[in-house]
Amino acid sequence: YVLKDGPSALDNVISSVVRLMSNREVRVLVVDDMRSTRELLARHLKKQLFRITKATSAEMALKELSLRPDIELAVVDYEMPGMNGVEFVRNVRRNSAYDGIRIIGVSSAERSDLMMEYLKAGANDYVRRPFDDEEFRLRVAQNVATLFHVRQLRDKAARDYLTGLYNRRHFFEVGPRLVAAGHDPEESVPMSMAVMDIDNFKLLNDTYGHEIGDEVLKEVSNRLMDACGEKHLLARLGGEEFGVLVRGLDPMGARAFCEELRRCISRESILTDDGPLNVTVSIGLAEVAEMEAFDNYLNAADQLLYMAKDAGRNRVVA
Ligand code: GH3
Ligand code: MG
Ligand code: MG
Ligand code: MG
Repeated sequence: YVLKDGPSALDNVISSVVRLMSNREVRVLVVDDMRSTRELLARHLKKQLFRITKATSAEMALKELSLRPDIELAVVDYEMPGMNGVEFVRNVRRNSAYDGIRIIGVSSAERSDLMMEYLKAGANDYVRRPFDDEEFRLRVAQNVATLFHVRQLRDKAARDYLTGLYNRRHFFEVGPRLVAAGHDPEESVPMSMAVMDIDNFKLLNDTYGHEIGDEVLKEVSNRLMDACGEKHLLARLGGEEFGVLVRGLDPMGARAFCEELRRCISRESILTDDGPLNVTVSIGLAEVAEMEAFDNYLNAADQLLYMAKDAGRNRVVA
C-alpha cells in the first residue's frame, strides 16, 4: 500500500492491514506493569482488531510466549520491577523458537538513549513516551504489514507455482520433522511414505500438448489435495511425481488410503480443453518403521513405485 498525506493516512494504512490480515487474526502481547498504560495500549490494539494477551511483567510475558505460539507481536514497556524491557527483548532473541515475533519497545520519557538499546537488543521498532496515539497505531500497522508479507513470502516459497501444492523443498523441510515427532515414544504416530507418478504422462503430453498436460497436472493435484486434507503431508516432488507422508494410519489403513488416492484419479475422467481424458497413477507405499533418514523412506517407496509400473501401472504396491 502507499502512504498518502492528509488526515486519512492512518485509516488507509490500518484498513489495508486489516484487509490483508482478514483471514487470520494476529495476537499481540502487551507487557507493562502499569495497569493504566496496559489498558490504553490494549484499547488501541483492539481498535485495530488484534487479539490481546496482557502481561504485568517481563517474566510473565516470557511465560506467555512459551504458552501461546500464536503471539506474533509484542509491545513492551521499559521500566518494570524485575526484568526491564530491553532485557526482555534480549531474552526473546536468544530463543530461536520466537524467530518470527516482532517487538516494539516503549521508552520511558527521560531516557532517549533507550531507542538505541532496544534496537541493539533486537527490537524491531520503538515508541517514545508520552506516546502519540496515531504514531503508535501506525508503527503497529507497519510491523503487522511486515509480518504479513514475510508470511506470504514463506508460503510462496513452500508451494509449487503450477499446482499450488507444497513443493519438494517444503516436503523435505517438514517431512523429517513429522517423522521424528511420530517416533516420539510418548505419542507415537504410525506413518507411511507414498510416492505417486502419473502413468504414461509423456504420451499424454506428446498427444495433446504441454498445456493440456498442465491442465491434467492441476486437476490431479486438486483431487489429491481434497483427499489428503491437512492430515497427510502432500507435495509435488517434481514433474508428474507426488509424495505423500501418510499419517495416523497403520500399514493396512495406509494401503487402503493409497487405493483411495489411486481411485480418485482413475474414477472420473479429467475434463480438458481437448475433452475428457482418462488418467491413472501408480503408487509405491513404504512403511515408516525404524528411525531412518527421510531419504531412505522415499527411496523405498520409489522402488515399490517402480514395481507398480512394471506390473502394469494404475496400482498400489506396498
Ligand atoms: P510412466 O508411466 O513410466 O511414468 O511414464 P511417463 O511417460 O509418465 O514417464 P516419463 O518420466 O517418461 O515422462 C514424464 C513426463 O512428464 C515427461 C515430461 O515432459 C512431463 N512433465 C514433467 N513436468 C511437467 C509439467 O510441469 N507439465 C507438463 N505438461 N508435463 C510435464
Ligand atoms: Mg513501567
Ligand atoms: Mg509418469
Ligand atoms: Mg515420472
